[in-house]
Amino acid sequence: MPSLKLYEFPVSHYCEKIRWALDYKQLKYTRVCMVPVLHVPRMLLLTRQTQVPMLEMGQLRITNSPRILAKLEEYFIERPTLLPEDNEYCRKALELCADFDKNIGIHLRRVAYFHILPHQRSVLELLSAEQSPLSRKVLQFSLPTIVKTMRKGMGINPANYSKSLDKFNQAVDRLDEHIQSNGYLVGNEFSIADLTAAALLSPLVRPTGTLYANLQHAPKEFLAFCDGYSKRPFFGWVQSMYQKHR
Ligand SMILES: N[C@@H](CCC(=O)N[C@@H](CS)C(=O)NCC(=O)O)C(=O)O
Repeated sequence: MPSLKLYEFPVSHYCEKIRWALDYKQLKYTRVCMVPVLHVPRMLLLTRQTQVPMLEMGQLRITNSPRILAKLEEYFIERPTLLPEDNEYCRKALELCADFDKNIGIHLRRVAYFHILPHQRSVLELLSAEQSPLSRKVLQFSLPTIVKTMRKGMGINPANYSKSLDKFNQAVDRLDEHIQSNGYLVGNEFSIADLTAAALLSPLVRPTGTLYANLQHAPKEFLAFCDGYSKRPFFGWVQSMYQKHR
């Protein structure tokens, strides 16, 4: 079996997808937990681009979470699969994943950071997860630059906030409609569609055991935003996916 090394941000919901998939397949891997912005030189050197998650699999370096998931399915064929066996279900599951990646992943991130970035203590707490004392110090020192770069890179401003909130709300409306009475989005089993939606929504639902559930300094605006969705079908559904399959 090739060695597996995941380059990631603990705070990232796209990285959570891959951690979950690797754990679901019971694969052993090491984590390289980096700090956003400070990660750039290392990732450029390794992959000539800056996004995480990046999975190093033996000699291969794979970026983009859907590609990583596809590679894991293709390579570890004997492990529990996340792809429905039925072709039509499989097509539908992948179509849902693409919708979630685009309309939940990006827009929830922008909306959440809009609430979190003004609060230094919260940003420090979130970004310093899994960091050594030395890199925490570097993080603390560079925080203003990191926050400024994150704002710019993710287009975090009031106008984009409203647009992203609309898109996010439309996406979770669609998600609510896809939850079947058997508890899954496609077919009768847990699939890549369930994992993708639940992982991408984990910062909002904050399931027990996740980084977001244990925050000591979560800003009250962020918590109010999250609590606003607590009665929605998807909210309890994400909790149940974590309880049953994470
Ligand atoms: N489509 C990509 C999105 C990944 C992504 O947006 N990663 C963010 C963290 S959540 C990132 O690496 N940002 C830092 C950068 O772009 O330099 C995927 O699914 O892997």
